[in-house]
Amino acid sequence: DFPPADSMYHNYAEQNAELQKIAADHPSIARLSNIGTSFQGRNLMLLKISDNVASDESEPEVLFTCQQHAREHLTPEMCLRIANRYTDGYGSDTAITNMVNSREIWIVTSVNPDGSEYDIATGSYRSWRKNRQGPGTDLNRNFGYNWGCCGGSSGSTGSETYRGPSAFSAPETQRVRDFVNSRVVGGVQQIKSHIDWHTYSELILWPYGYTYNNTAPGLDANQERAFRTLGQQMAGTNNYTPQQSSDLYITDGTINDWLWGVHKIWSYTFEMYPRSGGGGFYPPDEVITRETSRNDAAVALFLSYSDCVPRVIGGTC
Ligand code: 0X9
Ligand code: CA
Ligand code: CA
Ligand code: CA
Ligand code: ZN
Repeated sequence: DFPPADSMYHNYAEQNAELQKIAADHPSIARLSNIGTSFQGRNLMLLKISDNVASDESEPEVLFTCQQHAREHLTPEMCLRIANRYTDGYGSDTAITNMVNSREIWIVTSVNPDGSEYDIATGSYRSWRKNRQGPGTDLNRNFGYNWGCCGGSSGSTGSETYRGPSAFSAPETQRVRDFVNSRVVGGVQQIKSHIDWHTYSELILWPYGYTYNNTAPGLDANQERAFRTLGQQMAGTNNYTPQQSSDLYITDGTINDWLWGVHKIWSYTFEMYPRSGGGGFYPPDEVITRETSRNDAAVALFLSYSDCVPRVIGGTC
């Protein structure tokens, strides 16, 4: 488990208990299921939040994914905070109520439960990043859009950015792919926007990761301007640094590039606290509330534009 000094972090069982409590306490707006299982057979839990939650309504759908990387333990706390806020605040907070009534919010609190449980299994952190399939695959290099194209991942099994033997070789990325593909209804992708939560560096990143070019096939100048403008506006609320993903370093096979390149889902990565120092991947549990609440306004802004991100630059959908 987590070291006693970090006991406020939720391990996998505690995440599930919290999700079950949220669904049980708010049955009309929260429903818990899963998108299938990890390599070791753990359920990848999926919480849906919306009014008339049992119905698939014609409302913009939004996806939040957390903990693709095992050691980034602040990220499931972020997904749990969103889940708690958008259920507990329903009926009392006007902005929250409006979003729950007009969106369908999907939350996957841990894409990599095998890796995260392995990271804490001995009671001292192992700095584990990948999944637990063989030598471990970096899930955020295993998605099938320009997979392995551009030097932004490794073909060496021992590397921290091992891309796997083929695109979607990891059960966990297959589960995300199949869920996202399942949200194409009548030929239209229902999920309009997405945030993938990571740590650390305090950044807001947008596609593409595989090229330094601001625009590329499937990403034109207006789309880049919409990504950048909303990214900058969100950064104005949390003091993160907004930039194109490749301004950090080249990555290929990421979830963002696949969601945008294949599905045209407005997909961001948030790299949470710390900017540097601050415990790196292992900030003390005393910062959880401060550093997750820091993103409340960005999440609210993101949800408010999720019906039509180009609206942020005066565009239409
Ligand atoms: O390298 C990564 O996967 C992410 N950084 S981390 O330190 N959390 O590992 C950044 C991914 C950003 N890439 C794209 N959005 N394309
Ligand atoms: Ca502590
Ligand atoms: Ca609804
Ligand atoms: Ca729907
Ligand atoms: Zn990460």
